[in-house]
Amino acid sequence: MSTGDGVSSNGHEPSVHDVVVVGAGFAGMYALYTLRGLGFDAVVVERADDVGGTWYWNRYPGARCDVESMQYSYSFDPELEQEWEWSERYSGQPEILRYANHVADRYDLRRDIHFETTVQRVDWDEDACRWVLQTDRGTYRARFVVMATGCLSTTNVPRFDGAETFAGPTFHTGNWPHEGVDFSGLSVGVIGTGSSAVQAIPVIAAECRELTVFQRTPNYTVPARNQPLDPDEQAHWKQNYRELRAEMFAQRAAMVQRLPDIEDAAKDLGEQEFNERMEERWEVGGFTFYRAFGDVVLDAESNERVAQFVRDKIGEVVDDPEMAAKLTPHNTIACKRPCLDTNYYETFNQPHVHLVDVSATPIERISPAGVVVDGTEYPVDAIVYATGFDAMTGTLLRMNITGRGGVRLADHWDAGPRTYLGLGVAGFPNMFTVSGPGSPSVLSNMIPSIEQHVDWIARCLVDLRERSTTTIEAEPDAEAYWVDHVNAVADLTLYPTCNSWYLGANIPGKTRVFMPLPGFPPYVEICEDVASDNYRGFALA
Ligand code: FAD
Ligand code: N01
Repeated sequence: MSTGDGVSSNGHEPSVHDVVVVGAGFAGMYALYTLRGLGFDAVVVERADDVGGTWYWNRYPGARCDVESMQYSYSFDPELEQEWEWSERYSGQPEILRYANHVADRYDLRRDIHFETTVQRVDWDEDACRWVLQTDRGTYRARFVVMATGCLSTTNVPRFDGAETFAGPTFHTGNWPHEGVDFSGLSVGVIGTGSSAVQAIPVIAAECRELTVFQRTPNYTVPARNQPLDPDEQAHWKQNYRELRAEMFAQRAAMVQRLPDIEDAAKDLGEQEFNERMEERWEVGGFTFYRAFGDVVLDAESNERVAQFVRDKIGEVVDDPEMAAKLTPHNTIACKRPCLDTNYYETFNQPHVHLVDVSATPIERISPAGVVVDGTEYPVDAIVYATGFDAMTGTLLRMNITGRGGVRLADHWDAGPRTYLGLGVAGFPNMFTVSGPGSPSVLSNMIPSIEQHVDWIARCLVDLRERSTTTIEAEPDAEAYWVDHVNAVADLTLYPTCNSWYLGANIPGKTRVFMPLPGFPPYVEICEDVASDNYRGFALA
């Protein structure tokens, strides 16, 4: 009998299950709900002390989603859709975490989630055809593992000389104290200007005495135009959820926009028409801005035109031309994950907000009193690392996974992640990755992507059970084909042209390979087709 802490009631025997799911974010919770409903003995192990994943860890000031609330939510249960009320166009982190908790309560998920349990090692036991998971709370054995460990769940804290000598507190946006942080009266340094920083900087600036932002690469951001959610709009979604969900899933990023997607080329439009279209979308806010044309991430000339529109906006919003110049990016727009903001550029008009450009002269070291750049010490009382994540592979590789023949996942992925459909890995039978590298994942609204993966995995496990099949494993040829396919699709776009975490470029020494796959609907079709064709590309035994 399992005691719920990874060991059996005698204290030594492993906890044995059909499926162990790692992670209790939206992916792990939905996996548990689905697999339990299908009669599998499934448990979740989670290192945190509660559910929510991303929304449990990222509690920094200003944290919120940038996919609109009515769409950044589960679709699997119409009753859940109807009963939950969202309060803003884009929900804040506390509200999303409340939603995750509501889901856990509503479906009584916690009874099968083992919290404060970190998976440290995962080995395939060839003779028994079982996975063995070593955790800090005991051992688990299972026929199948589902890695619901998230794409953005391992923080990246750059190594700065002297960081440990800093006299004040330091925080990472992705591991924020639950009790919150009071910055009032303090001089705060924020390192980084990615999505997390873009959200946090205006809120921290409103609270602290002085704010110094250390910027390595200026970022494009578009107004979110967050606001209380119009009750009529919420009612409209609830009345038409089935049709609207279907519409979402037919879009390449699995979300619908407030204005129609237009497929013509930005470079072909006359000046006036171009500006009118962009202005309208700038005012509406959100990702609809990038869907004004079909070729923003496909054609360099069109991309440059859209980028210049945002650069001009920065010049209009920011009063001091020198500050505006420092904030103005010159790289490809939307090549890194696009940001949405509330008063980001405006924040730099405030006299107590300073910007230090660390592109040419990197942060030299951290001193006890502050951050040193090019021989100048910038005194701060607290440092916020908004320096992102070892994305997509970092969490999986830290679990020390070994597959068939003792091959380490780290070695198999030495030249970048290799998967078939982002769901399976050759040599790692019965291991599924939810929103793994090679799937649309972070290029899409992630909750639909998560649901699609979990549904596929669940269907697969039922099929295997019905056929008394013990193992399923990606075939090396299918995996090689899929890696080439992902690269070929990415190469049709401008995504690989800048130093983004999509490519692993943010982590020193990480192999540069474009990891997610653009395009949700064609991907879903391929997954369906593979399953219907007796799991083509997977070896069943
Ligand atoms: P996670 O939520 O990351 O959950 C993974 C879980 O696995 C975590 O709880 C972690 O503790 C656990 N875990 C990891 N390793 C281990 C281990 N070794 N042992 C035990 N447990 C482990 N996506 C969107 O589509 N729209 C958005 O607007 C959006 N906003 C975001 C905002 C922020 C600040 C961030 C960081 C990400 C955002 N994302 C957004 C992406 C977001 O990660 C996904 O939408 C989604 O929440 C991922 O859910 P998940 O369950 O796959 O992974
Ligand atoms: O991380 P990032 P993030 N010295 O990697 C800088 C999701 N998300 O946490 O650009 C100085 O984007 C780095 O500089 P550079 C979303 O998918 C969504 O902000 O590498 N600076 C960069 O400016 C997002 O993409 C929301 O030159 C250093 C920053 O740190 C993903 O999470 C909100 C440095 C890191 O930016 C990650 O976002 C938040 C160094 N040594 C997050 N190392 C939504 O709004 C790194 N940097 C939905």
